[in-house]
Amino acid sequence: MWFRKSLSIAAGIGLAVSATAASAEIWRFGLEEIEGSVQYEYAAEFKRLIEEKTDGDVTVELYPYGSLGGLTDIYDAVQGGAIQLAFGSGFLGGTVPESQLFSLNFILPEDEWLTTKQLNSPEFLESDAWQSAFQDRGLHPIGIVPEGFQVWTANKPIRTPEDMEGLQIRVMDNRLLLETYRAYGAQPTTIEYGELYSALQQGQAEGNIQPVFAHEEMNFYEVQDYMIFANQAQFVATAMTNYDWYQGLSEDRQAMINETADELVRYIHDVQQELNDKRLDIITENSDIEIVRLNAEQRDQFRELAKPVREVFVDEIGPRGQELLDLVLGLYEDIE
Ligand code: 6CS
Repeated sequence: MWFRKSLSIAAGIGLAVSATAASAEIWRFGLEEIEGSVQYEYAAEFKRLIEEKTDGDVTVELYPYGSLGGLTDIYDAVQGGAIQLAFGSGFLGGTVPESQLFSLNFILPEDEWLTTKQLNSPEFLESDAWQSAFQDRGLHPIGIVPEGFQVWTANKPIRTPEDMEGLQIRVMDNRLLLETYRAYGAQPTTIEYGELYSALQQGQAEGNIQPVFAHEEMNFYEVQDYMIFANQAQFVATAMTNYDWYQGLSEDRQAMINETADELVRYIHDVQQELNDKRLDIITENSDIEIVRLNAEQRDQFRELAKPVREVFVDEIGPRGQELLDLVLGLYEDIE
């Protein structure tokens, strides 16, 4: 529960606002990940660009994971306006249920740049369905950031759904992930990010799902024996702002944010590829972890089990869910 200590910092943000308001405009950016992560690299470049474009009139402050409390504290802070910007991914499902779209498996292509480009196209990002899903919760999405493939780890190899049977695998807290891993035969369990290392170490969870860079930077790989690449899903986060704050900005400022988010699409794709590649090398150099890569036939078995979960998404969300699912499937030719 180390992150709980930081709640007082979050509470203190309100005081900091009044103390600094007279001098410079401060934009606070809450991250679901620690320093050195994909989200951190995105926010650091966003900060650099915004401060350069405003000639220092705006200062962007970064709040890495832990400094604002747990994951849902970050979403509460951006919804309530204590911070202006934040990332939201798997745990955001409780706040923006439509965002669970990206928890569905086998709905995105294996080409990561194509994924990134299409999800940030006006057709998806600026669609009424995606924008209003966030707006209804006081939020405004500015960019979508695929952070790499979601890679399984466990203390045994997993190649087929039989291998997954009964596995207590940790998932981020949303219904779609729970349903997906139940469909695979596992017994998924939800644990806060900051508590996951000790949960894996103590056996409260037997398996984990993260992009490679996170397995490394959170040291999860140290307490797992196998790393399994099934390419079933990419980790996708949304960069978002407080809705009222964004609407209250001048047109110039809004345009500057949009332009900056556009510039970051290619940038963060390249960064995430490099981070994931490098960190895989670090993991294999520093441990005896065994790498397993599923073949097409093995992947197909999981794909078949995952498909009915799309209906769960549509049932939960309603017509907007169907619209978003059709929209995302329509972006890519080879996905059925
Ligand atoms: O698994 C999690 O909870 C976290 N993992 C990553 C890579 N980013 C944020 C997310 O909450």
